Formats: sequence, C-alpha cells, structure tokens
Amino acid sequence: MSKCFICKSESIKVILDLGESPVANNLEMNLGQSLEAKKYPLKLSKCDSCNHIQIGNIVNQEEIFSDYFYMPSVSKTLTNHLQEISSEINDKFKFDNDSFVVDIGSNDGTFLNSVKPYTNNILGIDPAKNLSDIANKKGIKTINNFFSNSLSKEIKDKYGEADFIVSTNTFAHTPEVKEFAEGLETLISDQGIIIIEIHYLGSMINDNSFDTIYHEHFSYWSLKNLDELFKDHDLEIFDAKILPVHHGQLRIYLSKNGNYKVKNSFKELLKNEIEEDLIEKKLIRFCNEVKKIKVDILNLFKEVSDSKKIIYGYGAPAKASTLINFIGSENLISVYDKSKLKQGKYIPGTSLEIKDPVEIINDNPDYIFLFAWNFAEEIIKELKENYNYKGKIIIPIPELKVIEIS
Ligand code: DWN
Repeated sequence: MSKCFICKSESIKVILDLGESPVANNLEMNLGQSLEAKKYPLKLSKCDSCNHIQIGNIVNQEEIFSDYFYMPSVSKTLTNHLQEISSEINDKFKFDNDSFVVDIGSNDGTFLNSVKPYTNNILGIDPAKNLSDIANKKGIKTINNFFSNSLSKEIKDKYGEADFIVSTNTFAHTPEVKEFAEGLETLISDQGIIIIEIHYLGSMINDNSFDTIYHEHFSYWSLKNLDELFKDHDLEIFDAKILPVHHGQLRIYLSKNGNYKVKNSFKELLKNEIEEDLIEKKLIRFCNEVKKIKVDILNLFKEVSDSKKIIYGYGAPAKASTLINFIGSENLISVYDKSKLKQGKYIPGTSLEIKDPVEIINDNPDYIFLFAWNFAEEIIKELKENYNYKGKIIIPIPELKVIEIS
C-alpha cells in the first residue's frame, strides 16, 4: 500500500493511468534489451489528506539513478541557465572567496563549474557513478551517493556547514522528502541560503506536459506543499519564481526561519496557486486533456503514414519514453540526440535507436517529432543552421502543432 511521501496517509487515489512504461532514462544498449525492457505501471496519484501529487508506483532509486544518461551540459540553454544561478547568487547574496557551496544532484558538475570563479570551496553530491566520475575528472569534488541526513552530518563534520546549497531537478526525484529536508536543515549554516529548482505542478497542469510524468519524478510539487514541508524543518521559503526553462521550473529560496523578509513574489505565487484551485479544478481538466492529446497525435501520425511520409524523433529526453510508451512508436523510424552518452542506445521498450543528428542530412525526414519540445527554439535553430533541414516539425506540447521549415 503506497503512502503519501509527506503526511504518510494511505488514502492515495490514482488520478491518471499512463499504462506500463520502462524506467525513462534507462536507455538500452541494444535492440534485444530494449524490447525486453522491464515495464512498470506509470500512474499519477493524489493524497486525499494533503493533496500531494506523487508517482503511483515506486521504482527503486538505485535502478533509476546509479547509471544516468541525462547531462545538462548537452544543452546551451541549460548550461546558460545554471550559469545564471551562480551569477544571481553573487548579485543577490554575494559569494565570499571561501564560501562553501554544495550542489545536491550535481550531475556532471556543470553548475559547480560556474561557481569556481567565485569560490573553490565546492562539493557535489550525485548517486550516478558515471556522472560523478565525469565531474571528479573535471576537478569538481563529488561524493557518489544519494543525499541523506546521515551524509549531511558526515559532510558537516568534515567540511563544516554550507553557506549555499543548490539543488536543481533533484528534490522531486526522491520519495524520502522528509529525510531530504532534514539533511538540508543539518547542513545549512545559520545564515545560509538554499536554492531548490524543480518541475512545477502548476506548469505541468497548465502546459499539459504529462510526458514529464515518469518514475524518476517521484513528486509533482505545489508551492503550498513545499512551504508546509519546509516549515516543519525550521526552513522558510522567502522567495520563489517560475522559470521557463525545461518545462516550467519552480525556483524557491530558503533560509533558517526569520533570516530574510518573505518577498511578495512568493506570497503572490502562493495566493494564485490556492485561488487558481490548481489541485481540484485544473487537475481534472489536465487528466482529460491528456487523452485528447493522444488522439490528436495518433490522428496526425495516420495522416503522415497515409501520405507515405516519414517521421524521425528529435531529442531522447526522459519525456520521450513516457510519450512513446503512451502513444506507440510504430510511426517513427528512429530518434536523434546530440548527447554522446545516448547515441547508439535505444529508447527503452522500443526499437528506436538514438542517432547523431548529423544523420539528418542523409535521412532527410519529411517530419521531425520534437520530443525535446522544451528546447524547440534552440533545436530548430540547430536544424536550420547545422543541417540545412527543410521539412515539418511536430511540437506535441503544450499543444500539438506542426511548423514548416522551408
Ligand atoms: O528532471 C529532469 C529534467 C529536468 O531533465 C530529469 N529527470 C531528466 C531530464 O529530463 P529530460 O531527459 O526530459 O531532459 P531534457 O534536458 O529535456 O532532454 C533534452 C534531450 O535533448 C537531451 O538528451 C539532450 C537533447 N538535445 C539535443 O539533442 N539537441 C538537447 C538540445 C538542446 C539540442 O540542441
């Protein structure tokens, strides 16, 4: 029986069932392994007592994160975004040259690399062995482990309290939300600042981005539930903003209670979320919209195959696994992705090999289906300038549309 990650209530209801899906980022090495990929129920559930939205079926975190193929450094948009975080911290809160900065879910060290001009007193934490090795080789000291309160105590004993803790796209990736919050409370200094970025429930609902539902996304956070959770751990959100990056990220700024005046930007966002009635009214609309999107995409695929045209996918994001396993992959030939970690592997559960985008020149697809729709601008620019692509781009989310590059 699954329990709410926050209040531990067992009164959890499934609100959206996306069928069976493999672990999204567990790209397979060959066709045989891909077609045999283990699939798990992929459902979205809601806690009746605190309204927390969480994955309906827990897959072991070791299976998901020990060897991980997502790297922000593949995208200029994301690399710039992480760079902006460190320059914003310096503008708003000022790094000292010995400020101790910890990145939880540090991946390949892209964010901490951007902190180096301000301080070398940096530490990454990431459970993926392959990514921790890449970061350590780049000289970004990284502990290969999951974040926990006990690890926080070890870090505090060895290196002292953190002046800044940054965690992007990680806090939603664990069911142990209280343990994570305790770890933050343990490690952060009395005047320290924590910045957490996660995909925002409000953006998912408003943008119909149901493809961001996959097993590594354990929680789909509302600002209200974040506020209540951290208040139980002597941590206060004093600022918050929604960012366009990825698929609508929420950034929250926290410190020990009372350190910073709570900003109107946070109060306004919280008020809108509650007044917009995100959880009840909009969530029901969202679940109905998902079914419509599936029908619309399948109708488009039928039109394309009736006209004997060919479609390739672009981008092998985790989102692609959810979308493909929900709508089927028989209409697609294969998928392009710039990430060298992903090329030559297969989207799990399909026969779609991931190819270097340079092959677009030979393949010359009539249509390109943008699985990495959140980077449409950067990718379309690349298709035009690097591959002189002419054809039609299918952008599935937030609404299905086809644009022509002539
Ligand atoms: O929370 C998460 C989000 C933030 O990032 C993680 N759970 C995993 C990951 O999700 P994702 O895999 O959907 O992330 P992306 O960054 O949307 O994936 C984009 C994919 O597209 C990457 O594999 C890189 C690729 N890409 C490309 O081939 N050419 C990206 C760009 C910008 C390009 O020009």
